[in-house]
Amino acid sequence: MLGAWSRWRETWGTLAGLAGLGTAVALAAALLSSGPTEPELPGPRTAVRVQVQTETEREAVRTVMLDLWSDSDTGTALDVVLDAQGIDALRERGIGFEVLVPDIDAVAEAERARIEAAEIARPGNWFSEYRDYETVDAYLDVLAARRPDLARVEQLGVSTNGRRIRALRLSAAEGEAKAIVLNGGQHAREWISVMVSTCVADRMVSGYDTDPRIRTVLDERVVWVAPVINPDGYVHSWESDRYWRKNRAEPYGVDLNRNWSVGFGGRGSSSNRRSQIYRGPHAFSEPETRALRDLITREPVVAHVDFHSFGQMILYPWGHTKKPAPQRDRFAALGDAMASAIAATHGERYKLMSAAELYAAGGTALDWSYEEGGAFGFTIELRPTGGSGFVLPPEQIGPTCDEGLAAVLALAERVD
Ligand code: 0X9
Ligand code: ZN
Repeated sequence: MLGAWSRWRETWGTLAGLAGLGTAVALAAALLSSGPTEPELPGPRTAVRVQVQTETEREAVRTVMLDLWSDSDTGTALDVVLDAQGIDALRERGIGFEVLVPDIDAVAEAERARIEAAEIARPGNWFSEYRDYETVDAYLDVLAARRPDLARVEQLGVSTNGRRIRALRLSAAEGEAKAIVLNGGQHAREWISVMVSTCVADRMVSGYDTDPRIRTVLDERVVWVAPVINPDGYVHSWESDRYWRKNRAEPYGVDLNRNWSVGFGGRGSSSNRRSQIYRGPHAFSEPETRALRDLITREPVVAHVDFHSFGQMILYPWGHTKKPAPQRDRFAALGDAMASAIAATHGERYKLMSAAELYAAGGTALDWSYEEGGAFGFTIELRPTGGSGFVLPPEQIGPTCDEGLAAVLALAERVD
């Protein structure tokens, strides 16, 4: 399941291992096996948090970065992936940085090995480890079978490569009831968003009889949970490239969270097909965004939470413009209640701000949910704040789920 980069590193890792026998031997082996044009032994890909003081410095970072993990328009911190030359370039320019992950491929490889070992051991708790697309999708049926009176599975659409996009519909309400939509996995590498969505659904199913707050929400509302909105990307992240972000549309994928119609084509999105924030040829060009859009259009949705990682933030509209949204104060009050509820579970702080305050981005889900879907649309960036980035230790799935559930309940209790 290694990506092209990892395979390349593996080959070179083997060759480098030979260096213990003498550099000359390793060099000879390299020449014999792959010819004299082989690139130099790559250093690790390192994730760093860079402190930029000026636009020129920001531009310099953009020129050398291999990937952007999280952006910021106003703040000075950028999380980027660099190789050894990139690190040197920062040092030469005197740009300050702090290492988040010294070797992101080593971390991904360790995660893969751990999951493989866990599969062999088959632990009892489903949320003790990350789960792949098929396992998550099948788990929706398990939850529905556990409480057919509360839960049923519905197909929302089919992905670019033919995988089904499904959601769990949870409710004990009789007749027409307002809906709350939760989704994870717009971005393939943000595995915790998939686990938290699934786990929130699980907690609601198992807590209906025992937790009066869950009971009230499900008695009065319909909660839709779609854990994997981007199945092809998620499978690719598991099987080939842990840090894949987009869907798998040919040739380089589309960033689903730039493919929505509100502010489509605006700042913070790209028309370059190779870009990590490529918006696609037109709004809703992708079956994955259409599937979620159609659900929100057809149901009377009052709130939508789009789970992402990482950064520990609660973001509200607008995302495409720094102008305040019409109900900005209401959003801030709802977000504040969510942040307090989160802090009450494990003491973690989630920062609250409008999405564009973080950085402007056109074509994102929360703006569409608000303007076109008529719902209070939020993006929640889950754990961690920085640290390991997208590869979050599995011991944190449970606590992060506590935070997700606390936020969702706080929101559900306050919207009508
Ligand atoms: O860039 C995104 O799509 C989201 N962040 S992530 O690191 N998970 O990719 C945040 C989108 C929030 N919207 C704006 N910042 N406008
Ligand atoms: Zn994301």
